[in-house]
Amino acid sequence: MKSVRLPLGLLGLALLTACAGEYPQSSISPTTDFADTIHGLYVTIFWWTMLILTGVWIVLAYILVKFRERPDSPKPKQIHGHLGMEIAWTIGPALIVVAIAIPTIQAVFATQEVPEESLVVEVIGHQYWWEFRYPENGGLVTANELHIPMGTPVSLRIHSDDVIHSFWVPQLGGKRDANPLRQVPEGQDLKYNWIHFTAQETGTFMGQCAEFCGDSHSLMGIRVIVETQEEFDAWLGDLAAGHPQTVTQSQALNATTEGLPAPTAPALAQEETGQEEAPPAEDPGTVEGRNLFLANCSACHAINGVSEAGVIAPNLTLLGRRSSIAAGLLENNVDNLVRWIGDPQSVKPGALMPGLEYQGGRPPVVWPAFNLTPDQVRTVANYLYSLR
Ligand code: HEC
Ligand SMILES: [Cu+2]
Repeated sequence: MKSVRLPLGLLGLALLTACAGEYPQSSISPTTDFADTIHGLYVTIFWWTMLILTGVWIVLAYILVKFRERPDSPKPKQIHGHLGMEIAWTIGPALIVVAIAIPTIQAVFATQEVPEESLVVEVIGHQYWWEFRYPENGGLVTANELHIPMGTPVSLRIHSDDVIHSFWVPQLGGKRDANPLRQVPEGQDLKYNWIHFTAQETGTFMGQCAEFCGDSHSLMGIRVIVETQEEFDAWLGDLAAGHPQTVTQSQALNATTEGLPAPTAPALAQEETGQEEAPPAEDPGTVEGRNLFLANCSACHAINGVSEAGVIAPNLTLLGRRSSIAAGLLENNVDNLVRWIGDPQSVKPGALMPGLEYQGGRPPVVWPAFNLTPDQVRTVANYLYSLR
């Protein structure tokens, strides 16, 4: 039995390495200048290490063969202490450490360099989700899926709303702790952590909270969507526009029966021939979903154009466009939204959102369990999924 264990083990190992596929959180496929710098350092050191390893192996092989024991070999010469060799094996490693330290320190400074002009995005860690704010773009806010333009320097200004998290998207570079902001003496700046980089490729890049922050730390993912400047600008515009209620003509006519001045015939005619197209009639499900949202969810969540009061939970504007919900945990679809809204804590232990069975939030802001029927949950889910 014993004799087959080693070959079998080696075969297993070979098969495992053959499974190498696409690793979305790999740090050895950089897509920004920052990640390139770190990767360059890694590759340089790797090849020097290989050179040293090869040298050691050659010397080892030579010694093994040359000084192997033969039946008639005499007792080898006995040596006690050798000053030359001791100096050599002290200076050798010291030189290697210096050789590694020089490019490392250069890389540290290179990646800390503040770009002259950059798009500042505020990254805020929460248990267990990420908030992204665009202070230079009217303070627009989104959650869990960060959009940035390709080719423009981006400066992430990172902090936390509760405990320490760490923002890490390996292909973009990083990682940086998201620390709770402390009060600082007057005249001093708040102590943010920063990452500056310029994305060189469009695509979706995955990341992960990299500092243990509680029950669902491992379920606190990050997606970064790098897009062209035009796509990014369009997305920002859509985010700003949000999802305002569109008043339909029948609703407008209903309103007149409630004591509002009735539009005169010419006014109506003008409306019909006006340049602006009448907004499409709103689906009754949308209206009901929005009302359920306003009654049950808007204390914590905001949707631009609907209600912007809720700031302690992810902003849900354009939610239907997102590829995932709950910080990358579930694929975004109506069934998963239903599952999440009914029982978030079964999906994500410790999630600070109420469900149908229990209260939620973070003390002192605690919200009662939802008083919703399963049909109503589906109506809200459909409504959220329609926000595109
Ligand atoms: C007490 C505050 C609170 C209330 C009320 C609340 N939520 Fe949440 N919600 C949260 C928090 C906190 C999260 C983030 C949870 C996490 O990912 O750890 C969240 C996450 C979500 C997400 C995922 C968002 C994302 O970015 O992926 C959806 C969808 C959602 N809530 C829908 C709802 C709906 C629908 C309601 C009303 C029926 C509601 N929430 C009521 C606090 C709340
Ligand atoms: Cu974490």
